Amino acid sequence: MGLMAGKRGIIFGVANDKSIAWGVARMLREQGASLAFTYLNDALEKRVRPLAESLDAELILRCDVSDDAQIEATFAEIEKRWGKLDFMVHSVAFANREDLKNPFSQTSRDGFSLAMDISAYSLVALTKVAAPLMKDGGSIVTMTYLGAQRVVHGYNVMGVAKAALESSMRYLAAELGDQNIRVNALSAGPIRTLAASGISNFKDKVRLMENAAPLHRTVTLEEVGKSSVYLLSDLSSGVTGEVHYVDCGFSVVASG
Ligand code: 0WD
Repeated sequence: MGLMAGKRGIIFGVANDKSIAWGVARMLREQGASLAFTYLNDALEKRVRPLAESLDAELILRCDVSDDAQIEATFAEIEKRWGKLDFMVHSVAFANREDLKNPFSQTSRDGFSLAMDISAYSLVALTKVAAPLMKDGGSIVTMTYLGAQRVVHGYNVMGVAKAALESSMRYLAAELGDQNIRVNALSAGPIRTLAASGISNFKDKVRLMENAAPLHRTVTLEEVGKSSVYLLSDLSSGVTGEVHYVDCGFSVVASG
């Protein structure tokens, strides 16, 4: 019997086997959770489906989080299959490449809206439909980064979107607490993923971690997964509205 035995949850944001959401999914399954996965589009389905099947996924659904109709359809399927939901993992973000390369002041109106919509508003849009299914309470975790709190060179519009995401997380936590639904954010240190390939000087960020972080290394997918299990399981039953750093301690050091 694992920590997640008997719990059913949905995971947004697996793109491949390097994705943070994949690390989270593996640890959740190891602890006995039943899982539903979503993928963004046909191209990603080819990669996500075999991964999801290897963890005995009960549902594998297409969902672009910028489309309300797809969100509705996704949770309608969850309701049909399970009748309820215990947890949700939101591990989705997107910004135009040029908005991560150009100086921040050059961010376009459309680029700003796009990053905010997919990386921040989507947590609200998903929670709106997921919460009514969390009939026995629940736990929601979203993925954030230090660039929400401090200026990280090259993170630009994504830092602003992550600040909005963290704030949205707190407002959702405050609203949903009386239904025993907890909402937290996990702030991961830099990990080499598809999304990270859009961030300039990513190599420098990893080197900085190795020099300055108290543990002198970067975090692994497994470590982010294990901490997510804590936030999604009853181990953290008294924790909500929190940004939990899983970054080898980097955020407490003043070396920038
Ligand atoms: O260093 C890192 N990799 C960190 C990532 C440090 C701290 C936080 N994070 C965050 C990211 O900002 C994101 O919120 O973790 C989350 C997951 O990111 P990831 O695992 O680093 O990246 P990736 O494997 O690319 O997964 C993100 C996925 C997308 O991948 P692509 O590369 O295809 O854009 O988010 C999904 C998509 O699968 N995604 C969407 N899903 C549904 N609807 C959408 C969308 N509109 N857009 C992107």
